[in-house]
Amino acid sequence: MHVRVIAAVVAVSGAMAAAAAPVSSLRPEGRPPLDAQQADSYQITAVSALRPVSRPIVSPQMSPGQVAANQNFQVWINGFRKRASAKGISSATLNRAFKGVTYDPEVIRRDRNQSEFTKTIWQYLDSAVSDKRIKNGKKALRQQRQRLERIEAQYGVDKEVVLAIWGLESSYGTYRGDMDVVRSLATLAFDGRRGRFFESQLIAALKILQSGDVPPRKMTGSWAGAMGHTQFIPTSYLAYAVDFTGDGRRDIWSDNPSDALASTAAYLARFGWVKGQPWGVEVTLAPGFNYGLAKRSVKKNPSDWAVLGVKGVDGRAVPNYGQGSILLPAGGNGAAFMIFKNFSVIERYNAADAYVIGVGHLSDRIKGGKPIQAMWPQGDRSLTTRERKEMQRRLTRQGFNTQGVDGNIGPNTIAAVRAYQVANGLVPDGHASFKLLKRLR
Ligand SMILES: [Ca+2]
Repeated sequence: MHVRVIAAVVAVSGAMAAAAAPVSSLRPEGRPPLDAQQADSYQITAVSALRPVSRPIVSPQMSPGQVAANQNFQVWINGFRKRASAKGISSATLNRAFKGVTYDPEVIRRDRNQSEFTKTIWQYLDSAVSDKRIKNGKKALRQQRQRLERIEAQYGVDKEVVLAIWGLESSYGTYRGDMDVVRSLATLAFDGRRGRFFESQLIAALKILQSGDVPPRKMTGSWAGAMGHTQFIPTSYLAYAVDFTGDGRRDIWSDNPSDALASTAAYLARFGWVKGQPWGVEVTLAPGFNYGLAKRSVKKNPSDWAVLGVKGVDGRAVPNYGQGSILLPAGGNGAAFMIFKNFSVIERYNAADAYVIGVGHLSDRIKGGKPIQAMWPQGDRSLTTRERKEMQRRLTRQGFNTQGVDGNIGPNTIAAVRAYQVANGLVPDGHASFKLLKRLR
Protein backbone atom coordinates (compact mmCIF):
# COMPACT_ATOMS: atom_id res chain seq x y z
CA MET A 1 0.00 0.00 0.00
CA HIS A 2 2.60 2.52 -0.87
CA VAL A 3 4.35 4.60 -3.40
CA ARG A 4 7.62 5.57 -4.71
CA VAL A 5 8.36 6.84 -8.18
CA ILE A 6 5.08 8.47 -7.86
CA ALA A 7 4.29 9.23 -11.45
CA ALA A 8 3.08 5.71 -12.10
CA VAL A 9 0.89 5.36 -9.08
CA VAL A 10 -2.79 4.82 -9.46
CA ALA A 11 -5.15 3.93 -6.68
CA VAL A 12 -6.93 0.69 -7.35
CA SER A 13 -10.51 0.14 -6.29
CA GLY A 14 -10.62 -0.78 -2.66
CA ALA A 15 -7.29 -2.54 -2.80
CA MET A 16 -3.91 -1.66 -1.51
CA ALA A 17 -2.40 -2.35 -4.83
CA ALA A 18 -1.49 0.24 -7.37
CA ALA A 19 -0.19 0.14 -10.90
CA ALA A 20 3.23 -1.37 -11.33
CA ALA A 21 6.04 1.06 -10.87
CA PRO A 22 9.78 0.72 -10.72
CA VAL A 23 11.23 -0.36 -7.46
CA SER A 24 13.06 2.03 -5.26
CA SER A 25 12.35 0.96 -1.74
CA LEU A 26 11.01 -1.90 0.30
CA ARG A 27 7.58 -0.76 -0.57
CA PRO A 28 8.07 -0.50 -4.27
CA GLU A 29 4.92 1.31 -5.13
CA GLY A 30 1.44 2.12 -4.01
CA ARG A 31 2.52 3.37 -0.65
CA PRO A 32 5.41 5.42 0.70
CA PRO A 33 8.11 3.92 2.84
CA LEU A 34 8.44 4.10 6.56
CA ASP A 35 11.54 5.99 7.51
CA ALA A 36 13.12 3.20 9.45
CA GLN A 37 12.32 0.42 7.03
CA GLN A 38 15.92 -0.16 6.03
CA ALA A 39 16.96 -0.76 9.59
CA ASP A 40 15.33 -4.13 9.70
CA SER A 41 15.73 -4.65 13.38
CA TYR A 42 13.28 -6.75 15.25
CA GLN A 43 12.29 -6.53 18.85
CA ILE A 44 8.89 -8.04 19.23
CA THR A 45 9.45 -8.75 22.90
CA ALA A 46 10.49 -5.17 23.53
CA VAL A 47 8.05 -3.64 21.15
CA SER A 48 6.07 -1.79 23.78
CA ALA A 49 9.20 0.14 24.68
CA LEU A 50 9.51 1.12 21.03
CA ARG A 51 5.86 1.83 20.62
CA PRO A 52 5.61 4.85 18.40
CA VAL A 53 4.57 7.91 20.32
CA SER A 54 2.43 9.91 17.96
CA ARG A 55 4.12 13.04 16.69
CA PRO A 56 2.40 16.21 17.85
CA ILE A 57 -0.29 17.52 15.53
CA VAL A 58 1.14 21.02 15.71
CA SER A 59 4.64 21.62 14.37
CA PRO A 60 6.88 23.20 17.00
CA GLN A 61 8.09 26.00 14.79
CA MET A 62 6.91 27.07 11.38
CA SER A 63 8.74 29.25 8.91
CA PRO A 64 6.81 32.27 7.56
CA GLY A 65 6.06 30.22 4.39
CA GLN A 66 4.70 27.39 6.47
CA VAL A 67 2.57 29.74 8.53
CA ALA A 68 1.02 30.98 5.30
CA ALA A 69 0.57 27.40 4.09
CA ASN A 70 -1.14 26.56 7.36
CA GLN A 71 -3.55 29.49 6.97
CA ASN A 72 -4.52 28.20 3.52
CA PHE A 73 -4.71 24.69 4.96
CA GLN A 74 -7.25 25.78 7.57
CA VAL A 75 -9.34 27.38 4.82
CA TRP A 76 -9.08 24.14 2.85
CA ILE A 77 -10.26 22.15 5.90
CA ASN A 78 -13.39 24.29 6.10
CA GLY A 79 -14.20 23.48 2.48
CA PHE A 80 -13.33 19.82 2.99
CA ARG A 81 -15.70 19.56 5.96
CA LYS A 82 -18.64 20.19 3.63
CA ARG A 83 -17.50 17.49 1.21
CA ALA A 84 -16.94 15.09 4.10
CA SER A 85 -20.37 15.65 5.62
CA ALA A 86 -21.91 15.02 2.21
CA LYS A 87 -20.22 11.61 2.45
CA GLY A 88 -21.69 10.82 5.84
CA ILE A 89 -19.04 12.12 8.23
CA SER A 90 -20.71 13.75 11.23
CA SER A 91 -19.67 17.15 12.47
CA ALA A 92 -18.81 15.57 15.81
CA THR A 93 -16.32 13.27 14.07
CA LEU A 94 -14.91 16.17 12.05
CA ASN A 95 -14.50 18.30 15.16
CA ARG A 96 -12.66 15.54 17.00
CA ALA A 97 -10.51 14.64 14.00
CA PHE A 98 -9.34 18.16 13.13
CA LYS A 99 -9.04 19.63 16.61
CA GLY A 100 -5.66 21.37 16.72
CA VAL A 101 -4.46 19.80 13.47
CA THR A 102 -2.03 21.94 11.49
CA TYR A 103 -0.33 21.67 8.12
CA ASP A 104 2.62 19.25 8.28
CA PRO A 105 5.60 20.45 6.25
CA GLU A 106 7.45 17.21 7.04
CA VAL A 107 4.91 15.18 5.06
CA ILE A 108 5.44 17.38 2.02
CA ARG A 109 9.19 17.24 2.43
CA ARG A 110 9.03 13.44 2.32
CA ASP A 111 6.61 13.44 -0.58
CA ARG A 112 9.01 15.55 -2.62
CA ASN A 113 12.16 13.82 -1.47
CA GLN A 114 11.74 10.54 -3.29
CA SER A 115 14.63 9.20 -5.22
CA GLU A 116 14.45 9.03 -8.98
CA PHE A 117 16.89 6.15 -8.94
CA THR A 118 15.28 2.80 -8.56
CA LYS A 119 16.80 -0.33 -7.15
CA THR A 120 17.45 -3.37 -9.23
CA ILE A 121 15.65 -6.52 -8.22
CA TRP A 122 18.79 -7.95 -6.60
CA GLN A 123 19.49 -4.77 -4.64
CA TYR A 124 15.89 -4.83 -3.49
CA LEU A 125 16.06 -8.47 -2.43
CA ASP A 126 19.36 -7.92 -0.58
CA SER A 127 17.44 -5.66 1.76
CA ALA A 128 13.96 -7.20 1.68
CA VAL A 129 15.27 -10.72 2.26
CA SER A 130 18.38 -9.91 4.27
CA ASP A 131 19.83 -12.51 6.65
CA LYS A 132 18.60 -10.38 9.50
CA ARG A 133 15.04 -10.24 8.23
CA ILE A 134 15.06 -14.02 7.71
CA LYS A 135 16.42 -14.60 11.21
CA ASN A 136 13.88 -12.23 12.74
CA GLY A 137 11.14 -13.93 10.74
CA LYS A 138 12.07 -17.32 12.15
CA LYS A 139 12.11 -15.83 15.62
CA ALA A 140 8.71 -14.24 15.07
CA LEU A 141 7.38 -17.58 13.84
CA ARG A 142 8.53 -19.22 17.06
CA GLN A 143 7.04 -16.47 19.20
CA GLN A 144 3.79 -16.06 17.28
CA ARG A 145 3.23 -19.64 16.13
CA GLN A 146 -0.06 -20.23 17.94
CA ARG A 147 -1.56 -16.95 16.83
CA LEU A 148 -0.40 -17.49 13.24
CA GLU A 149 -1.73 -21.04 13.17
CA ARG A 150 -5.15 -19.91 14.34
CA ILE A 151 -5.19 -17.25 11.64
CA GLU A 152 -4.05 -19.79 9.04
CA ALA A 153 -6.80 -22.19 10.10
CA GLN A 154 -9.46 -19.51 9.84
CA TYR A 155 -8.44 -17.85 6.58
CA GLY A 156 -6.59 -20.60 4.75
CA VAL A 157 -3.56 -18.43 4.07
CA ASP A 158 -0.10 -19.89 4.72
CA LYS A 159 1.31 -18.36 7.90
CA GLU A 160 4.80 -17.77 6.47
CA VAL A 161 3.35 -15.47 3.81
CA VAL A 162 1.44 -13.41 6.37
CA LEU A 163 4.65 -13.29 8.39
CA ALA A 164 6.69 -12.18 5.36
CA ILE A 165 4.29 -9.32 4.65
CA TRP A 166 4.56 -8.29 8.31
CA GLY A 167 8.35 -8.48 7.96
CA LEU A 168 8.46 -6.25 4.90
CA GLU A 169 5.79 -3.78 5.97
CA SER A 170 6.96 -2.96 9.49
CA SER A 171 9.95 -5.22 10.28
CA TYR A 172 7.57 -7.49 12.22
CA GLY A 173 5.83 -4.65 14.01
CA THR A 174 8.90 -2.64 14.92
CA TYR A 175 8.20 0.32 12.60
CA ARG A 176 4.51 0.98 12.33
CA GLY A 177 4.78 4.72 11.78
CA ASP A 178 4.21 7.53 14.26
CA MET A 179 2.67 10.16 12.00
CA ASP A 180 -0.83 11.40 12.74
CA VAL A 181 -2.88 9.93 9.90
CA VAL A 182 -5.53 12.68 9.77
CA ARG A 183 -2.85 15.35 9.72
CA SER A 184 -0.75 13.59 7.07
CA LEU A 185 -3.63 12.77 4.76
CA ALA A 186 -5.19 16.22 5.13
CA THR A 187 -1.84 17.84 4.33
CA LEU A 188 -1.41 15.67 1.23
CA ALA A 189 -5.01 16.19 0.09
CA PHE A 190 -4.59 19.96 0.56
CA ASP A 191 -1.23 19.92 -1.23
CA GLY A 192 -2.99 18.49 -4.24
CA ARG A 193 -0.19 16.66 -6.06
CA ARG A 194 -2.27 13.52 -5.68
CA GLY A 195 -5.10 15.34 -4.03
CA ARG A 196 -8.01 13.17 -5.15
CA PHE A 197 -6.35 9.97 -3.96
CA PHE A 198 -5.44 11.40 -0.57
CA GLU A 199 -8.83 13.05 -0.08
CA SER A 200 -10.52 9.67 -0.60
CA GLN A 201 -8.11 8.15 1.93
CA LEU A 202 -8.89 10.98 4.36
CA ILE A 203 -12.62 10.34 4.04
CA ALA A 204 -11.98 6.65 4.71
CA ALA A 205 -9.84 7.55 7.74
CA LEU A 206 -12.69 9.65 9.12
CA LYS A 207 -15.08 6.73 8.64
CA ILE A 208 -12.71 4.61 10.72
CA LEU A 209 -12.74 7.24 13.47
CA GLN A 210 -16.50 7.45 13.25
CA SER A 211 -16.79 3.68 13.72
CA GLY A 212 -14.92 3.97 17.03
CA ASP A 213 -12.17 1.47 16.19
CA VAL A 214 -9.51 3.95 17.28
CA PRO A 215 -9.42 7.47 18.74
CA PRO A 216 -8.14 10.22 16.40
CA ARG A 217 -4.69 10.77 17.86
CA LYS A 218 -4.00 7.04 18.17
CA MET A 219 -4.55 6.59 14.47
CA THR A 220 -0.92 6.71 13.41
CA GLY A 221 0.93 5.53 10.36
CA SER A 222 3.49 6.32 7.69
CA TRP A 223 3.73 9.82 6.25
CA ALA A 224 1.23 8.84 3.55
CA GLY A 225 -1.26 7.17 5.83
CA ALA A 226 -0.35 3.46 5.71
CA MET A 227 -1.28 2.16 9.14
CA GLY A 228 -0.25 -0.46 11.63
CA HIS A 229 1.70 -3.71 11.54
CA THR A 230 0.94 -4.49 7.91
CA GLN A 231 0.42 -0.92 6.70
CA PHE A 232 -3.16 -0.85 5.55
CA ILE A 233 -4.28 2.34 3.85
CA PRO A 234 -7.65 3.55 5.16
CA THR A 235 -9.76 2.35 2.20
CA SER A 236 -8.25 -1.13 2.51
CA TYR A 237 -8.87 -1.09 6.24
CA LEU A 238 -12.54 -0.28 5.71
CA ALA A 239 -12.92 -3.06 3.18
CA TYR A 240 -10.84 -5.83 4.73
CA ALA A 241 -9.76 -5.29 8.33
CA VAL A 242 -11.12 -7.82 10.83
CA ASP A 243 -11.53 -8.06 14.59
CA PHE A 244 -9.73 -11.31 15.28
CA THR A 245 -9.45 -10.82 19.05
CA GLY A 246 -13.20 -10.37 19.41
CA ASP A 247 -13.09 -7.19 21.50
CA GLY A 248 -15.27 -5.33 19.02
CA ARG A 249 -12.43 -3.25 17.57
CA ARG A 250 -10.33 -3.83 14.49
CA ASP A 251 -7.13 -2.72 16.15
CA ILE A 252 -4.19 -2.85 13.75
CA TRP A 253 -2.22 -0.25 15.71
CA SER A 254 -1.62 -1.83 19.11
CA ASP A 255 1.33 -3.98 20.15
CA ASN A 256 -0.80 -7.10 19.80
CA PRO A 257 -0.54 -7.92 16.07
CA SER A 258 -3.53 -10.32 15.99
CA ASP A 259 -6.03 -8.08 14.23
CA ALA A 260 -3.43 -6.77 11.78
CA LEU A 261 -2.15 -10.22 10.81
CA ALA A 262 -5.65 -11.63 10.53
CA SER A 263 -6.65 -8.63 8.40
CA THR A 264 -3.74 -9.35 6.06
CA ALA A 265 -4.76 -13.01 5.83
CA ALA A 266 -8.38 -11.97 5.21
CA TYR A 267 -7.20 -9.68 2.44
CA LEU A 268 -5.21 -12.43 0.70
CA ALA A 269 -8.06 -14.90 1.18
CA ARG A 270 -10.48 -12.44 -0.38
CA PHE A 271 -8.35 -12.35 -3.53
CA GLY A 272 -8.22 -16.11 -3.88
CA TRP A 273 -5.18 -17.40 -2.00
CA VAL A 274 -4.60 -21.09 -2.75
CA LYS A 275 -3.34 -22.70 0.45
CA GLY A 276 -0.18 -24.72 0.00
CA GLN A 277 0.51 -23.44 -3.51
CA PRO A 278 3.85 -21.65 -3.85
CA TRP A 279 3.95 -18.06 -5.13
CA GLY A 280 6.53 -19.30 -7.59
CA VAL A 281 9.61 -21.47 -7.85
CA GLU A 282 13.01 -20.76 -9.30
CA VAL A 283 13.58 -22.51 -12.62
CA THR A 284 16.27 -22.92 -15.27
CA LEU A 285 15.69 -22.42 -18.98
CA ALA A 286 17.25 -24.76 -21.52
CA PRO A 287 19.49 -23.22 -24.20
CA GLY A 288 17.33 -22.13 -27.11
CA PHE A 289 14.31 -21.43 -24.89
CA ASN A 290 11.80 -19.24 -26.71
CA TYR A 291 11.90 -16.03 -24.65
CA GLY A 292 8.71 -14.88 -26.29
CA LEU A 293 6.95 -17.33 -23.97
CA ALA A 294 8.23 -15.58 -20.86
CA LYS A 295 5.22 -13.39 -20.25
CA ARG A 296 2.29 -13.36 -17.87
CA SER A 297 -0.29 -14.13 -20.53
CA VAL A 298 1.39 -17.46 -21.41
CA LYS A 299 0.28 -20.07 -18.85
CA LYS A 300 1.08 -23.77 -18.94
CA ASN A 301 1.19 -26.77 -16.68
CA PRO A 302 4.65 -27.47 -15.22
CA SER A 303 4.89 -30.72 -17.21
CA ASP A 304 4.31 -28.80 -20.45
CA TRP A 305 6.94 -26.28 -19.44
CA ALA A 306 9.35 -29.14 -18.78
CA VAL A 307 8.92 -30.29 -22.39
CA LEU A 308 9.94 -26.76 -23.44
CA GLY A 309 13.10 -26.95 -21.32
CA VAL A 310 11.88 -25.25 -18.14
CA LYS A 311 12.89 -27.19 -15.04
CA GLY A 312 13.37 -26.66 -11.35
CA VAL A 313 16.87 -25.77 -10.12
CA ASP A 314 17.18 -29.42 -9.02
CA GLY A 315 17.00 -30.42 -12.71
CA ARG A 316 13.58 -32.03 -12.39
CA ALA A 317 10.23 -30.95 -13.74
CA VAL A 318 8.43 -28.56 -11.38
CA PRO A 319 5.69 -30.39 -9.43
CA ASN A 320 2.17 -29.88 -10.67
CA TYR A 321 1.14 -26.76 -8.72
CA GLY A 322 -1.29 -25.69 -11.45
CA GLN A 323 -0.73 -23.44 -14.43
CA GLY A 324 2.24 -21.12 -14.28
CA SER A 325 3.95 -18.37 -16.25
CA ILE A 326 7.65 -17.68 -16.64
CA LEU A 327 8.95 -14.45 -15.09
CA LEU A 328 12.42 -13.03 -15.72
CA PRO A 329 12.68 -10.07 -13.35
CA ALA A 330 16.16 -9.10 -14.56
CA GLY A 331 15.85 -10.35 -18.13
CA GLY A 332 17.57 -13.37 -19.62
CA ASN A 333 20.74 -12.91 -17.56
CA GLY A 334 19.23 -13.29 -14.09
CA ALA A 335 17.02 -15.68 -12.15
CA ALA A 336 13.94 -17.19 -13.80
CA PHE A 337 10.77 -18.11 -11.92
CA MET A 338 7.68 -20.11 -12.66
CA ILE A 339 4.91 -18.16 -10.97
CA PHE A 340 1.44 -19.35 -9.98
CA LYS A 341 -1.95 -17.95 -9.01
CA ASN A 342 -0.70 -16.90 -5.57
CA PHE A 343 1.76 -14.51 -7.20
CA SER A 344 -1.18 -12.48 -8.47
CA VAL A 345 -2.82 -12.65 -5.03
CA ILE A 346 0.25 -11.08 -3.36
CA GLU A 347 0.18 -8.56 -6.20
CA ARG A 348 -3.11 -7.29 -4.85
CA TYR A 349 -1.18 -6.12 -1.81
CA ASN A 350 1.45 -4.37 -3.87
CA ALA A 351 1.74 -4.79 -7.60
CA ALA A 352 5.49 -4.46 -8.11
CA ASP A 353 7.13 -7.72 -9.16
CA ALA A 354 10.01 -7.04 -6.77
CA TYR A 355 7.63 -6.75 -3.81
CA VAL A 356 5.86 -9.99 -4.66
CA ILE A 357 9.14 -11.86 -5.13
CA GLY A 358 10.40 -10.30 -1.89
CA VAL A 359 7.37 -11.50 0.09
CA GLY A 360 7.40 -14.90 -1.57
CA HIS A 361 11.10 -15.51 -1.21
CA LEU A 362 11.17 -14.27 2.40
CA SER A 363 8.35 -16.69 3.23
CA ASP A 364 10.32 -19.53 1.60
CA ARG A 365 13.46 -18.64 3.54
CA ILE A 366 11.57 -18.46 6.84
CA LYS A 367 10.44 -22.01 6.06
CA GLY A 368 14.09 -23.00 5.57
CA GLY A 369 14.14 -22.79 1.77
CA LYS A 370 17.29 -22.17 -0.27
CA PRO A 371 18.59 -18.81 -1.48
CA ILE A 372 17.98 -17.91 -5.12
CA GLN A 373 20.52 -19.99 -7.07
CA ALA A 374 21.02 -17.95 -10.25
CA MET A 375 23.50 -15.10 -10.55
CA TRP A 376 22.10 -11.64 -11.16
CA PRO A 377 23.54 -9.30 -13.81
CA GLN A 378 25.37 -7.26 -11.16
CA GLY A 379 26.95 -4.86 -13.66
CA ASP A 380 23.58 -3.68 -14.90
CA ARG A 381 21.35 -1.14 -13.21
CA SER A 382 17.80 0.07 -13.54
CA LEU A 383 16.88 3.05 -15.66
CA THR A 384 15.70 6.42 -14.45
CA THR A 385 12.49 7.83 -15.87
CA ARG A 386 14.55 10.08 -18.13
CA GLU A 387 16.53 7.11 -19.38
CA ARG A 388 13.39 5.07 -19.97
CA LYS A 389 12.06 7.89 -22.11
CA GLU A 390 15.37 8.11 -23.92
CA MET A 391 15.20 4.40 -24.66
CA GLN A 392 11.66 4.77 -26.02
CA ARG A 393 12.74 7.67 -28.24
CA ARG A 394 15.78 5.82 -29.54
CA LEU A 395 13.89 2.59 -30.20
CA THR A 396 11.13 4.44 -32.05
CA ARG A 397 13.65 6.43 -34.08
CA GLN A 398 15.37 3.18 -35.09
CA GLY A 399 12.11 1.69 -36.34
CA PHE A 400 10.94 -0.15 -33.21
CA ASN A 401 7.86 1.84 -32.29
CA THR A 402 7.12 2.03 -28.54
CA GLN A 403 3.77 3.75 -29.25
CA GLY A 404 4.69 6.77 -27.19
CA VAL A 405 7.34 8.16 -24.86
CA ASP A 406 6.03 8.08 -21.30
CA GLY A 407 8.86 6.55 -19.29
CA ASN A 408 6.76 3.51 -18.38
CA ILE A 409 7.91 0.13 -19.59
CA GLY A 410 4.63 -1.44 -20.68
CA PRO A 411 3.73 -4.12 -23.23
CA ASN A 412 4.41 -1.87 -26.24
CA THR A 413 7.89 -0.97 -25.07
CA ILE A 414 8.66 -4.58 -24.18
CA ALA A 415 7.51 -5.65 -27.65
CA ALA A 416 9.73 -2.97 -29.22
CA VAL A 417 12.71 -4.09 -27.13
CA ARG A 418 12.13 -7.69 -28.19
CA ALA A 419 11.89 -6.71 -31.86
CA TYR A 420 15.15 -4.77 -31.53
CA GLN A 421 16.82 -7.72 -29.83
CA VAL A 422 15.64 -10.14 -32.52
CA ALA A 423 16.83 -7.80 -35.28
CA ASN A 424 20.24 -7.51 -33.59
CA GLY A 425 20.79 -11.15 -32.70
CA LEU A 426 20.45 -10.57 -28.94
CA VAL A 427 18.60 -12.73 -26.43
CA PRO A 428 15.01 -11.52 -26.97
CA ASP A 429 14.02 -11.25 -23.31
CA GLY A 430 12.30 -7.86 -23.75
CA HIS A 431 14.24 -6.49 -20.78
CA ALA A 432 14.82 -2.74 -20.86
CA SER A 433 18.28 -2.71 -19.29
CA PHE A 434 20.92 -0.02 -18.97
CA LYS A 435 23.16 -2.22 -21.10
CA LEU A 436 20.59 -2.10 -23.89
CA LEU A 437 20.31 1.68 -23.64
CA LYS A 438 24.09 1.99 -23.97
CA ARG A 439 23.90 -0.13 -27.10
CA LEU A 440 21.09 2.03 -28.52
CA ARG A 441 23.26 5.10 -28.01
CA1 LIG B 1 -9.75 -6.62 18.10
